[in-house]
Amino acid sequence: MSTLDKSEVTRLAELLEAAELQARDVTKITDDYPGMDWDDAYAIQEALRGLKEGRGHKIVGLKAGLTSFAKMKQMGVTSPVFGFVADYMARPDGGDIETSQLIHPKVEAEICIVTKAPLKGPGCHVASVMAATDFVVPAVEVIDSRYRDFKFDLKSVIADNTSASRFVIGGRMRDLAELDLRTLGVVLEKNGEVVSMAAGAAVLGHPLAAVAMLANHLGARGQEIPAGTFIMTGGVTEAIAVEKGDSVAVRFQDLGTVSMRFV
Ligand code: 0L1
Ligand code: MG
Repeated sequence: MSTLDKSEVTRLAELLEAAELQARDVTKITDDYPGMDWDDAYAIQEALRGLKEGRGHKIVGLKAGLTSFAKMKQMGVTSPVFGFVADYMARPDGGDIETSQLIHPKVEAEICIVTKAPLKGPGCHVASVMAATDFVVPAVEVIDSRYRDFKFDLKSVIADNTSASRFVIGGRMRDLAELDLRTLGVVLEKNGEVVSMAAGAAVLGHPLAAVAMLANHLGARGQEIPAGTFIMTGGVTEAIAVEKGDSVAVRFQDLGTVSMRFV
C-alpha cells in the first residue's frame, strides 16, 4: 500500500536528484510526509532510477546498506536497506574523487559479488547465493546522504537511494570457493593510518546473507536479481568521513587493496 500519489512521488524523486546534482543538502522528506510508508519510499527510489535512466545513465549494480552491526549502531537503525548504483558513480581504483560534486562524503569497505545465475526470492538463503555467485570482488563505496548532517530515518534514506554516490571496484576477483567471507579481514586506512577494521562476518553474520535478503526483498515485489549482476553487500565497518586532500586505502585479505584520493 502506498500513501503518496504519483505526482508526489515524482516531485520527491526530483527534489532528491536535484540535491545530488547540485551537491546541496535537504531536510529529510518524512518531516513533510510523516505518514509515508515503505512502498512510498521504494516508489520514490524507483522514480529516481527512472530519472537516471532518462538521462541516459545505466544501472550497473545493486547494493545492500546498513547491513553491519557497526553501521546499524552508527545510524541508529535496525534493518538493512536496498538501492542501486549507476555507471556515472563508478571511479577507477587509485583514481581521484572530486569532492566539489559531493555534500559530506563517507567511505565504507564492501565485499561484493557478481552473480552467474538469477536469484529470486522468497526462500533465498546463503547457500542459494553461493550457488549463484560467479566471483567475489572488493570495493569501496562513497556514500553521500542528501540529508542535512546525515540525519534521516529508514524511509527517507531508502527514497534517497541509500545515500549511493560513488564506488570504486578493486582489480582482483576471486572464486568464492577459495575464500571464507566470514573471516575475511578488512583494514581501512585514511592518510596512511588505520582508522577501522573488521571481518566479513560483521555483515549479518555472512556477507552473502545480505544478497539473500536483497533477493527476498525483490521477490516480494515480483522482481529478481539477474545473472551477471554486481552486488555490494554493505560496509563491514562504520562509515568514515572524508574530505578534500584525504587518501583512502582499504586492504582486503585475499582480495587486494582498493584506493582513491579525494581532490
Ligand atoms: O551503503 C550504505 O550502508 C548506506 C546506507 C544508507 C545510510 C547511510 O547513509 O549511512
Ligand atoms: Mg554501502
